[in-house]
Amino acid sequence: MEWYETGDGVETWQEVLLVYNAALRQIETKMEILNEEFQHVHQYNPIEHIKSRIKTPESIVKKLRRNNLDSTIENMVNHVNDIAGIRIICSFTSDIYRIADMIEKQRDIKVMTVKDYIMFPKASGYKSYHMIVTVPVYLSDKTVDAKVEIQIRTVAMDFWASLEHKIHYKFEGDAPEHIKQELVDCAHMVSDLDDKMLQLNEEILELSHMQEVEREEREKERRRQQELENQIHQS
Ligand code: 0O2
Repeated sequence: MEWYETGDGVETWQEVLLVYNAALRQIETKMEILNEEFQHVHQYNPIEHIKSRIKTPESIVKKLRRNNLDSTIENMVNHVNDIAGIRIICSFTSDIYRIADMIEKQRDIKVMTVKDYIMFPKASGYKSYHMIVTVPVYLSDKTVDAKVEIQIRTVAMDFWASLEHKIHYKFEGDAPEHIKQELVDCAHMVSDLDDKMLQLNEEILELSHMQEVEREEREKERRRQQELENQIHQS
């Protein structure tokens, strides 16, 4: 049951905040567990770090106004999908899809929408993988499905998006053309950097795998020699 769609009236803003904070904590914990388990199985952490936030009331009201909707709690909960937002930052583009896949496989998380701005970047140059999901929050007298926006991106994409966001706000969305163009150029550089880093990482993994195989072969050979020497001594 989605409490924001029931007819029993939307609760106070305090309760809404409580639910969204609980939903964020749940997703964060799930991500930490996946990261630890991944480290245990593959000796590698796909997640660099996680940031979460509750959208400010001013920002929520602005979004509602943009969509010609009144600033009621009901409209906020029903029409603003990113009141609770979590950003997962990873090293490589391949990690993004790995994490998205792990999220989709969690039985209590329902994926409502996916926007892949990595395959299809925005005109601004923005790249990121967005998911709107719901997660159940168990309250004393009911269970509610709370919406959370998950943004997954690399460290490099995050660096670009943070700077672009600041510039966007500074010029109130109307930055000079040459700055917009420079940002698009930087976004291409960020993509090239991500591709290069991924390629380099794969080469390093391949090399260390080959070194491991060679080390095992040398060890086997050393044992064979040792056995041979022992047999010669005994005869
Ligand atoms: P803030 O301040 O970061 O919260 P929807 O949310 O699905 O109803 P929308 O807004 O089109 O519709 O969703 P979309 O495109 O998935 O974008 C949501 C969020 O992605 C934005 O939230 C930004 O955080 C980020 N984003 C999208 N496009 C850009 C971009 O061009 N540059 C940067 N830096 N970030 C972007 P808010 O609410 O706009 O802002």
